[in-house]
Amino acid sequence: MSQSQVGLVGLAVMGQNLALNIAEKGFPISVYNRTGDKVDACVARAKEEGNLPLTGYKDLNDFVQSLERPRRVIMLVKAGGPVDATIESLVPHLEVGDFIIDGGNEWYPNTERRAAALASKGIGYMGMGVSGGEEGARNGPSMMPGGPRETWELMKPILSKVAAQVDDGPCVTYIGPGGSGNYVKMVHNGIEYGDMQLISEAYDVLKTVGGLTNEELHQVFTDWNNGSLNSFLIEITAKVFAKRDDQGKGGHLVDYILDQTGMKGTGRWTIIEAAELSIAAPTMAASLDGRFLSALKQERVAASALYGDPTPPSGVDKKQLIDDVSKALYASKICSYAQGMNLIRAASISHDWNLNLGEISRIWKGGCIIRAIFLDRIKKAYDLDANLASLLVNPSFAAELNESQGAWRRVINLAVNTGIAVPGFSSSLAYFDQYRRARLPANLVQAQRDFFGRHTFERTDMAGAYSAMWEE
Ligand code: NBP
Repeated sequence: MSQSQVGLVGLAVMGQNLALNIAEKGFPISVYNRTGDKVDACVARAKEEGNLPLTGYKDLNDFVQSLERPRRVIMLVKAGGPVDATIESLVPHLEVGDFIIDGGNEWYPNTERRAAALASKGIGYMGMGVSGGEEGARNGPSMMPGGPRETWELMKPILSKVAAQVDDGPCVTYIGPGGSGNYVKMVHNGIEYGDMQLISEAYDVLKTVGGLTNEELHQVFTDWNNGSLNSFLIEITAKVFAKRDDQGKGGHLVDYILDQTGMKGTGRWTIIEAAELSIAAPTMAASLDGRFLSALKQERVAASALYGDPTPPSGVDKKQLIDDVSKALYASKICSYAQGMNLIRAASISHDWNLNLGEISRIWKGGCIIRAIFLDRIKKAYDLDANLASLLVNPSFAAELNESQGAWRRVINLAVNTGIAVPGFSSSLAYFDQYRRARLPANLVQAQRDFFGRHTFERTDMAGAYSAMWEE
């Protein structure tokens, strides 16, 4: 019996669709899942979707024996304990030289721990971020593999064909050693949180201050998607506003959806990491806080009875508001991506990963949830200067931020005066204002620190560390 070129374990949303994608690209694949019904479902889909070269197994040893050597096993199971359990069950069937690629959203130290344990058995291990959800996995995701370069070389022919394709190549590249693939995916998700928060704030301002209807919002987002804001998230948002209720109640579905956001953890990890590495990430942090506060639905309903809304500003020019909000959104987005890229760079330095920020931006141009026309500009900014201190000092982004400043401030003023929280917009503006000012009030903080704790301070006019007798 001819053997499969690759195997995949874990046939939920991501695994099943990625397996079908791999098979469709001409790589015979064996699949396995802990519970057999998903194996049957995947095999049935492979048949329906064009008799794809996919074979299902319900016995793990049969699955492993069906693979050509060195065996390449992709895992797409729930991160954490299930990954450890899957490795434990797989390893007795594997041999020296075989390798495992975990495609899940794993906490990167877990990947490094597993890679070290498996290396001692002669088994290779990679952590590979996969983005694009169900549709991306099936038709072309963006993939971020990290680990031993030899493992990447063995996977490259398959991954390059399976990934989304953009004008400058497949949306996959060797990210770097260790857990860097998981790390870059984690930051991707942090940026995704930021984008979604910023879009939701744009919606709130346009709806609450501007009084736009869902039909008008659909049109605005459709128009934005034809310009510099063009992106997957803007595109799907336009479609959300057009969706009528599907339970026969009339109106639009978006108005019936409970205002409580779920999450699975990658955004939280991003903020923990940013704090660990002393990287300011206020836009992403605001999006995480926004999710925490959204979860307090009952408390918010009770609090709303205690406080009235401020009198909304009158005579808002809708056309001007739409234009201003698009600029506020774009400027905030530049700040959010600057934070994410700076976090990746700090991790690269800290772990000695030698990550290429331009190449990472390139593989996010297609397939993933944050794909956007804007990423091509980020790639070009790092191509121009690989050591760029921040996207905020790239000449082309700086020109846009200068041009957008007025609109950005107007939107935040309007929102504040209407009593609408825009933490993504306003924390991004505060980030920008702190970064662009040559002198901050940190001198006073230093004085206070020295006053109560003799922490010393430096002076602007003389070298050295000083401490003062603050009180006679
Ligand atoms: P889930 O994260 O929902 O995991 C379900 C899979 O894990 C099933 O195959 C299940 O087997 C298996 N599993 C569990 Br749960 N416990 C197990 C155990 N103890 N031993 C062995 N297998 C176990 O699937 P998913 O949504 O497809 O995501 C897979 C990975 O990809 C996750 O890390 C996720 O964070 C990541 N990811 C997901 C998306 C997305 O849009 N869903 C996007 C990007 C990345 P069973 O069928 O026998 O219960």
